Amino acid sequence: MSTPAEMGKSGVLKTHEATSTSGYGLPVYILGLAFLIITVYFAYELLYRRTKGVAAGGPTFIIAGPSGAGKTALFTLLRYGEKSTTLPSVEQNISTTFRLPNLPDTAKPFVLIDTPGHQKLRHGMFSALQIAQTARTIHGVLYVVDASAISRPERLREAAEYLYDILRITERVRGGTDVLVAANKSELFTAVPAKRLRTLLEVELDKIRESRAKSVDKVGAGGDKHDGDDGDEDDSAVVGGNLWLGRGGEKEGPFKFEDLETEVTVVDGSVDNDKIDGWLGWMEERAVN
Ligand SMILES: Nc1nc2c(ncn2[C@@H]2O[C@H](COP(=O)(O)OP(=O)(O)O)[C@@H](O)[C@H]2O)c(=O)[nH]1
Ligand SMILES: [Mg+2]
Repeated sequence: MSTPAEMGKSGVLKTHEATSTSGYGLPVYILGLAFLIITVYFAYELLYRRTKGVAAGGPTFIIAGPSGAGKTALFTLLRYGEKSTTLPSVEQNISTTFRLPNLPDTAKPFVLIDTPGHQKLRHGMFSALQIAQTARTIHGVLYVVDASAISRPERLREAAEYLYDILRITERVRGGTDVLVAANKSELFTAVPAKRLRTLLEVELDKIRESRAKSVDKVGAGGDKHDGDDGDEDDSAVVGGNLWLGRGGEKEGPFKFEDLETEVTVVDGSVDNDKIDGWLGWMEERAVN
């Protein structure tokens, strides 16, 4: 119905465009190009260089964990000494001048990065971690977990899945990157203690390892078994392919944190109750290394 009208309209527009291009063609073109270049540059700066530069620029701690665990609350408490969480959780919150309270003022400031926990936004955390590992600026990952909700199977699963992905990265470097599982919200009566949380995570990580190995088996049509039997303890070379975490081979028993290069420590605390001394102590130990 409206086709002739539209056609007419576009016809007019075309003539107009044609006139304008012939009128001030080159300046408009240059202006447009300059605008495009500036936009692309800032997008690059914002999305890539910022994280890369920051994570590679100085000694770094990265805060990660599922949504709602208290990462931003912890970041705010560490950085500003406040408990209110007015900071956004959809992007990274970065401080390049973070100082640990018990270290002398002369000590170098740290880079502290709070990352979003939503599954679709985790890639930023993975790349920040990889960049900091490559630049050897990483001093540790604070993996914040809501210990009061972990007795719910789906929450435990989520916490273990994300941790599995992180450990797959920390295992790529010799000696691993230290991970602190910060069992937050421990003041709530439903909270599981650190020791129990450690066991729960180990059991869940074992299940994830099994199921991922199976799905790889199904996909990789050629091989009938996952390549974990020939002592492939840390084959970083096949990072994309081998999803096995920990000791190789199914016969070597269930998943254990001790089998990793990465040192995983579970410590409970509470951002709400200012009970973060255990976590600070862990950071201080890693700050000097
Ligand atoms: N009970 C309790 N709630 C907390 C604690 N730490 C954080 N929260 C709350 O948990 C919710 C999620 O916190 P937030 O920092 O946004 O989580 P994030 O998604 O991991 O960044 C907020 O309502 C916080 O006030 C804590 O130690 N105890
Ligand atoms: Mg957050």
